[in-house]
This record gives sequence, structure tokens and C-alpha cells, in this order.
Amino acid sequence: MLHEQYYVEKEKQERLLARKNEPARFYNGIFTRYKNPVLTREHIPLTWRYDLDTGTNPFFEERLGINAVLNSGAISLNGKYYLVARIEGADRKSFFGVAESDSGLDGFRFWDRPILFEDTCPEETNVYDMRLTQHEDGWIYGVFCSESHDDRSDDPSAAVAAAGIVRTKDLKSWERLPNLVTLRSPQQRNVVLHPGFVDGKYAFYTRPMDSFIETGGGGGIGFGLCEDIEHAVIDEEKILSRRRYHQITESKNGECIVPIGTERGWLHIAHGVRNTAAGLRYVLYAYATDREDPSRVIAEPGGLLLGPLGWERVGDVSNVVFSNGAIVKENGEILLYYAGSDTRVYVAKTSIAQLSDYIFNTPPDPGRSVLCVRKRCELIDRNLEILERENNAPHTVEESL
Ligand code: M1P
Repeated sequence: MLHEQYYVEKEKQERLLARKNEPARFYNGIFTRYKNPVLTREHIPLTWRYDLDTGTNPFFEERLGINAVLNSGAISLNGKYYLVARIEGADRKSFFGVAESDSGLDGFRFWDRPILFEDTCPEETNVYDMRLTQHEDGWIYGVFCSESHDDRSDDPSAAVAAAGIVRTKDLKSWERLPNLVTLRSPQQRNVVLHPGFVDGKYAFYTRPMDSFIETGGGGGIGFGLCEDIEHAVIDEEKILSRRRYHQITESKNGECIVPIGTERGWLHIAHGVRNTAAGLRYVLYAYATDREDPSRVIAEPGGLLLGPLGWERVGDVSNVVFSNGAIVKENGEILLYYAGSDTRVYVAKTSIAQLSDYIFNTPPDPGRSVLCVRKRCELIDRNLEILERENNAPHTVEESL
């Protein structure tokens, strides 16, 4: 006999998982937001949190609590949608779990057990933010942040971030490979593997950093090639999406999703960070690179693509949206998964056509207020002309006679 509260909690969870998601009222023509988060800590199976033995857990207390479910890698396989979520325990340690859905918009249910990698990295304390790349070599790679204490320092918050690499064919059995080595950058986070070979090599989007939090001299999102994924070493990192003064990337930036290949080029979604009196503010932005040379930027719309709004703003690390996964459907729709304030995961729907239109037709950031106002005034002038023409046009058969 289970504790009576088990049935109450189970019923609440089943209701949550059965809840259909609906588009929110928000409109910008670029993407559709959805009302409900697709993953929260309430989605975590009860068996991961409670001891169901009434002898050892008479009060049905949560024994291994979960704090948040956030930055999730995403992939579609055999008609199903999968998120490899970052799950943060009450003890602050993160780990990964696979959640599966039929629609990609709702009904995400975690598999029975979280992912347990082989323990090949004894200094590693924490793992998080896996990007999933379906590579042309036939493997699905997961690249994530592998965090360790910096033992050269007595400061308990001194840490080192590196890019961990795993690979799988089915999201069930995972092979851990050695961490990525970047010869010219002391630390790495937000590393994404490009889906195809470039010049016959594996290509990574990197984020060179001097220290754990600050990117320091690291100028932005880098691009580097390596010969051997089983011992991945990158020498040169070319900076492709730069941090810039008074733009959304001023403090730091990082590649978010695996870039989407289109005829016009690769569509990228990244995050940009700026500092404010209320702390760091994270938003998503987009850019495009050349089809043949994915390290060459060909379009850089100004400003943010998606910023925290409403409840997305509220959570453990407020005023943050962060993404590390999107799924492109056969019909060209894109499901973009993003976490709100490091606490829960949302979905937004767009399409290759809409995102391309946004990236190639949104003007770049001109860099100064006066230029921005001029650009806006030009838009207003054109619009006022259109409205005037529209207002003067005959609207009835009688008027047009
Ligand atoms: O708290 C916001 C994000 O901070 C980090 O991103 P970045 O390395 O760009 O600062 C990551 O730890 C990420 O997990 C987190 O969502």
C-alpha cells in the first residue's frame, strides 16, 4: 500500500502532462509564443523525488528534491520530439533527462531514469546545457558544459568550464568522449557542434572565456575546426558573432541552437547578455552565415529576437531567456525551446521562411541613437504614405465610378 499522498501527487502530475498547450496572444509575426511551459520541475517523475516505501518515508517527504528544469537540447527521431533537459537538483547539481512528446508542444513525459554517463572525469562537479547535433557522420552528439572547481584557488567559487562531449544513436546508451581542448582559450561554455563536416573536419561554435563568469578577452562566438572528434582539439578560433558596445551582446554572448541549414545560408540563434542595475539580462538574437563557409556572417539583424516577457522573467535567475535546442520539422516549422529565468522550459513556433525573412530583412543595429531614430522615421514616412494612399483609395463601387 502506497502513501495516500502519492495518489494525490500522481493525479496532479497526470493532469499537468495531459494539459494541451495553446498559442499565447503575443504577436510579432516572427514567432508564436505558447502559453504553458513544456517542462517544469513538476514534470519530474515522483519516483525520482520520493521514497515510496511508507516504512522509511512515513510522511511522504520529498527525499531528493528538484529545483528547476531548464536549458534543454532538442531533437526529433522517428516522428517523436525529445528534449534532453538540464535538471537541477535541490543540491544544485544538474544532470540530464530525456523527455518525450508526440506534438513537441505539450505532453512531454520523462523516461523512467535520468541519463547516467560513465564517470570518466573525476574532477567534474556539474554538467549542464547539452546541445544535440545529428551529425552527418551518423552519430548524435551531445556537447555540454563540464564544470570543475579551480583547484589552483582557495576561493570556493573559483571554477573552470569546459565542453564535454558524448555521443549516442538512440538517446539511451551514451559514450563519453574526452572533453574538447581549445589550445588558445582557458575556458569554454556554450559550445555547439556544427551538423556537417567543414573542409573534411568537425566544426565547433565555441565561446572562448578567460574565466568562469566573464568572457574577458574572448571577443564573442568563435568557430574552430578539429580533425578527430574522439580527441577533439581546436587550435585557432575565429570570432564570428562579436560582442559589441551598447548592443545586446555587450557583456557576453554564446551560440544557442545547432544552426539550421537553408538555401540562403545557416540560420543561427544565439544569446546575448548585457549588464543592468538588476543584474545580467539574457535575450536571444539571430544571425546567418554563408552556406559554404559557416564561419562567415552574411546577415546580422539588429537587436533581440526574443526577450523575457511576463512569467518568463521570473525565476531563479530572473530576466533570462536561454536556449540550447530547436527542432526543424519536415514542413519547415521550427520549434524553439527556451528556458525562462533558469527555472522552466517554454516553446515558441516559427518557420524557416519566417526566421529567414526576419534575419535577412531586419536592418542591422546602426550603433547610435540618432541613426536608429532616423531609420525609424524613414519607416514611419513610408507607412504614412501607404496609409494615405489606402485612405484616399476608393472603398466602394460608387466611389470608384
Ligand atoms: O544564468 C543564465 C545562464 O548563464 C550561463 O550562460 P553564459 O555562460 O552565457 O553566462 C549558463 O550557465 C546558462 O546555463 C544559464 O542559463
